[in-house]
Amino acid sequence: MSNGPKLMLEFRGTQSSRYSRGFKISYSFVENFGINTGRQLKEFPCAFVYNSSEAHNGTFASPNSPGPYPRDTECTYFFHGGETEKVHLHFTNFDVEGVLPCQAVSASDYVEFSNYMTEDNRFGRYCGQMKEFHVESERNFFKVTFRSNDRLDGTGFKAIYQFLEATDEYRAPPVQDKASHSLCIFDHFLMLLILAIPQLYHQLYH
Ligand SMILES: [Ca+2]
Repeated sequence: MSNGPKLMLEFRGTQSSRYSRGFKISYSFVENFGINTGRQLKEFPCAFVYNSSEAHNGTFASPNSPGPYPRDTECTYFFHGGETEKVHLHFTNFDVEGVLPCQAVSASDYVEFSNYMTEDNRFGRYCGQMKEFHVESERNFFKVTFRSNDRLDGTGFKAIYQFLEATDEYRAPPVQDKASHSLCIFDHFLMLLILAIPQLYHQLYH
């Protein structure tokens, strides 16, 4: 994905080959930075709103996820909870190019959190490749800012948001493991088959 209205792609063939058959591309012009959730605020270059009155939980991701994010891009995600709510974020994927503490001096891209519209030092910046992690707001408003610079790329992040009652402890939702579920059905089927075989045998040969 380009970070602006222009993208140039150059094809150069220096040698013909029997086996290299070139490429086919589908293209689209988008205004949403490839971010398909939330409500986009047109007055900002890249900003999305998530309201608890519209959905109590959902997902959000970096621009062009799961592909590499565009360079020199800043996207902001605003979370608005009800009066007694807080915002819980569960990052399931995180690959944002940079080294701690994710400052401009180390040419780092980063993700930043704030309980306010302005900066908020209590969360620190996040960058690098990280296993899944959780972040929770201290208020019913939370702001997440993603910022990439002009060099080196990553595939960004994917996260689940949940609006919780401020007094509630976060509890991971029960995971419905599809693989083990279908395995369980298969086991059940196998057991029925084993039980049925002697009967079938009996009917066939007696
Ligand atoms: Ca970068």
